[in-house]
This record gives sequence, C-alpha cells and structure tokens, in this order.
Amino acid sequence: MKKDSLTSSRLVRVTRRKFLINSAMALAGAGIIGSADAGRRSHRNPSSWDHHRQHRMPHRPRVVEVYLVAAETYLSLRKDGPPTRVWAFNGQVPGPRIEANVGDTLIVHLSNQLPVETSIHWHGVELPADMDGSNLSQLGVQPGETFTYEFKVLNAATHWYHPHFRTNEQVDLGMAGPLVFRDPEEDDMLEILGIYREMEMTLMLDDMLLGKKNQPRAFATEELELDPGSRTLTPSAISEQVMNGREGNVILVNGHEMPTVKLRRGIPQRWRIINVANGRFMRLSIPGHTIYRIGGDGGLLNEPIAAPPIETFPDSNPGNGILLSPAERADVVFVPSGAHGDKLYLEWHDIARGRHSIFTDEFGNVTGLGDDEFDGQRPPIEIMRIKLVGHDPHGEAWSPPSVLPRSTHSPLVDIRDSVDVTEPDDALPVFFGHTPLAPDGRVRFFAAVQNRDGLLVAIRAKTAAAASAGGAVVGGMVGPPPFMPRPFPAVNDSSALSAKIGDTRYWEVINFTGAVHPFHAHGFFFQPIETLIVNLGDAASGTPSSIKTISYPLENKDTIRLPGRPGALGRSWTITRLAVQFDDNARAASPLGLVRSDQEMTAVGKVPAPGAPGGWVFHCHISEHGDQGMMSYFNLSP
Ligand SMILES: [Cu+2]
Repeated sequence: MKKDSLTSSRLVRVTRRKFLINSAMALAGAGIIGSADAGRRSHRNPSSWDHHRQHRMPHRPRVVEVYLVAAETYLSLRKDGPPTRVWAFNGQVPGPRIEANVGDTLIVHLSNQLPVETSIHWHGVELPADMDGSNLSQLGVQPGETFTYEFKVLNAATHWYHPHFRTNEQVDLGMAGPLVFRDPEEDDMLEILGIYREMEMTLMLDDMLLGKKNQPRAFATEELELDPGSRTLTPSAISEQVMNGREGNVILVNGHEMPTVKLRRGIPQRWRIINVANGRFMRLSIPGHTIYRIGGDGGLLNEPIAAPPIETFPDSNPGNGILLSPAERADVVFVPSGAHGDKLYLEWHDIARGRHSIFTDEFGNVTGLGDDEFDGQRPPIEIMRIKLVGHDPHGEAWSPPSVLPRSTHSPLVDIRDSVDVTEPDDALPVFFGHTPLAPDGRVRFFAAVQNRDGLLVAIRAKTAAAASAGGAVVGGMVGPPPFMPRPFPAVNDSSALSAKIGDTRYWEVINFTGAVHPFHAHGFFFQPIETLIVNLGDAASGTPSSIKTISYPLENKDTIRLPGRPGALGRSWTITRLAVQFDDNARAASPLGLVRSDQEMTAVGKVPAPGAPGGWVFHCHISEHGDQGMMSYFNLSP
C-alpha cells in the first residue's frame, strides 16, 4: 500500500507539471482573454491562479500547505467602469484555487485582515468537526487573528470554500474559492475514456448586485441588524432580497463579466462548475451542444446524464441544461463542435423557483406577497464567449461512456436500501418555512427541527390520505400557521436533532413554502432517495388531491433543491428524503495512511467553546434565508 501511494504520488506530480505546462501554453495562446483590460489583471486566466501560494513540500510530499489572507481590496470585475470594492482571499475573486489529492493532508493558514470576524467553511468536505469552519463548530476568527485548518483529503470531488459568519455579505463581496480534490486513479481511467486532465477547467459562477460606480449595493440583513433607523433600502427592496435571495445584476465567470475562452473543437472538455451566488440559480446551456453531467457535489456518478441544450424560451423542463442551485456543483463534459473561428456562448437560463412579487401601499409599506408572474421567464443571458480553434484531431464524434470510473479509494456505495423510510424514529425531521411579511419588509425564515405536536406524524397521515384518495379532495390542514415550529434561535441542545456515530438515518425535509430551497448539510454526504410533492386539493375550486414522486440517481450530495409546494399553504407541501451515514471510519482510519491524532469527529452544542467545537449545522444555502434563520443543527455522539 505504501509503495503504491508513493508511486501514485509521483505520477501525480508528473501529471500536475504537465498540466501547468499545458495551461501555460493555453494562456500564451489565448486562454481566457476577457475584454480590453485583460492586460491589467494577471489572474484573468483561471489557470494562472495562485499556484505560487500553494506549496507541496519536497520533504513532505503528501502535504499541501496554503496561506490565505482575507482583506478588502478593489478589483475590475466588470468590462467597464471603476473597480469594485471586494472582500477577497489573497486579493483575488474568486479566491485561490486549492487543489489536493486523496490521501494528502491539507493545511490552510487563514489571516483575517477584515474589520469583522470570519472563518472558512470547507463546503461538502468530510472532515473533523473542529475543522468545519461553521459558526457552530468554531468561534469567529477576529480581525487581526489567524487560524490554521488541517485535515486529510478523503474523497475526490469538486468543493469550494467560504466564510460561515455573515455568509450572505462575506460571500457576496467575493470570499469564495474553488477546492478541487483529485484521485490520480480516477484521472487515469478518465483519460482512457478520452477525458484529459489538460482539457479541464474550473468555472466559478457568481452574481453581484452592483450599483453606482460598480459598487456593491446595501445588504438587506445588514440594514435590518445594524442600521434600522437610517436604512437606505425601502421595505420592498428588503423583502425582495430576503424573500427571493439576493440576485445580482452582474454575472461573473471566474470573477469576470463575459470572459472569453478558446477551446479546441472536437476534443471533450471537462468543466467543474460551482455556483457560489447568494440566491441565483444557474441553469446553463450551450446552443447546439448536449452537455453530459458526469459528477456533482460528491464526485463522479456511476453513469453520465445527458442534458440537452435549451432551445426554446421559456423552457420549463428542468432536464434541459445543467441546473445548479446556490452551492451546488456539476462536473460536466461536452465536445465543442463547429468551424475554426466560430463563436459559441455559454448561456444562463431562468427556471421557475417560486419567486415572489412584493406588494406595497402608497406609503411604501409591504402589504403582501404574490407569485412572480415572470418567475422562470427571465430572458437568457450570455455569460461566457467560447472561440473554437484548431482542427479536430479525431475526425469522429466522441460518445460518452456508459459507465464512469470511481476509484477504489472512494467507491460510490448505495446506502439507500439500508434505511427504512416508513420508520419515523429513523427520520431526522426538518421543517422549512417562513413567517408572514411585516410592513417594514422583515420576514423570518426557519428550519425548525422540533417535532412538536407530532407534526411529522400529522404530515405523514395527511400525505397517506392524499395518496389513497384517488383524486378525491382530502380535508384538513397541516403546518404553519397552526403548527408553527420553533426557529433556530429557540432551539437548544435538548431540542436539537441528534444522531450516533455509526447510525444510518435519513433526513426528512418538509418544505411548506412555495419556493425551491437548496438544503445543505455539513460534514456528511447524503444520498437523495425521493421527493413527494403533496397537494390535499381544494373543494372550493374543485382541485383534486394529488401526490407526485420524484426519484433520484445514485449520487453523493451535500446540497439539494427542495421543490416548493404545489398548492395552498397548509394544504400542500413537499417531503424530501435523504439517506445519511454518520460513519467516521474514513476519517479516523483512512486506508491511505496518517490521520491527525486529535481528530474531533463528534460535535455537540450550539455555542462552541474555545478549543471545543459545537454541533453540525444544516441550512438553506440561499444565504439570506440561512442567515435569517433557515438553519439548525444536530449533535453527534459516540
Ligand atoms: Cu431558502
């Protein structure tokens, strides 16, 4: 085993070097060119990101050590106009791309030069609790302080990193970076299938809400918390940001508005796509091209999923294009086709996700909510230009493999059959909802965990009645407002969810709202089992009861879209079930070798003490919702 590791380590370094050389050539040739100010910013090409800041020690070949300084700076993100005030890691937006191999130990030294506390959460990474970086797992790193994260890389997948204090503001201002964990064995097997590492790019997609002179507009939550008396946002603007998530007006690809990339036609391209926007869902299409999704949050799938291009507007089939809610990732392959010199565009498309319209009276007070009639119908936006170059060396079409390779280090094992979703005691119930809007625009989102008044049982009974009603209208009403569960601030250690190490359980996440929410759980992958979309129907309007089931391919995920309810509040909801294994074997005893001796796997408590982590959080990844309380936590015990 040891010898194998050494061999593969050498192989990695050769491959990495080859990658850098090829990247440098691509850069010299064109790479990402961007617009007229290309020459002013050396990091316009993603391949040039900061490898000088990432060290692989000759005497410690399995250690990757990185220094990240969080500080305010100004960067030219837009094609025109003055630079934008950003908060950045190492002066870059996105932050430096960190890359490591399975089996490596990653050490990251964070220095906080911001005026506020911060942290780094390693999104989707399985690691010890005290390294998770959430506001429960550690105390904030104060201005002027440093903190060192250290953990072993266990799974090959595309992740990202970002602060977990005042997430909506800090991430939106630029604090997010790509985190790529590789497995050389997988890379080798993909090369046999024609997917070469040299043809790989990481695309970090974001949007920013910029106002005058390209500066960030005020944040709704900041207004509410810090400056209630002198707000510059109107109540409806506050509601807009908080209800629908902060959607920006400038879409950035690797920190640039509308960059250009040159691609060799006929050669499969592998893109690792990461959506780091606060509230914008990224639905992507390249006209005339089928994009194959080969992986996502937790690494490779067992088989590719074909996503046809979006050819009509609006397009309500979510299977067309690649759809990413905030924080989700997609590992995709496509083959650029066309003539030398042709231009293609990567397009953003809208999807109906339950956006609301906000109604106000003549005094500017918020009076109510309605459905946004243009939800899913916003016009497409071209977000990246692709120039085709070269001749097709193969002269024949590449076809996707029927089976994808996962390395022996991290096989994709189906755990869904080992949970019994008819057993309520095995469920980890979560209820997503929000309070009514106040006239000043405030609204509170919650992710309640307390199963008060048998809410889970009541929901299940109503769901079963709807399923057996055969179209008949089912009476009764469930959920808020009559059963308003406790929000995050009211949850304490006695009412928090709990699990034991070694347990296999399932999340049962019930969405009472009409909007789609991306549910994210820290520390442990889950495997989506099913979503039930339940409507009790309505006798008055003659709407029959209905229940629809969505099933999912086998996949490890950490963020999943929870569909919104299809009908009236209290008479419809969705139930999403996700299998999760609280297994620490991989962390405590990796077959690849060393682990830290002071592993903190368990985590208990809402308030972390110095040196002792608190519980594991889960939340909506529309940052405004999470920060407003659509967040809770679970305790893990031996
Ligand atoms: Cu949400």
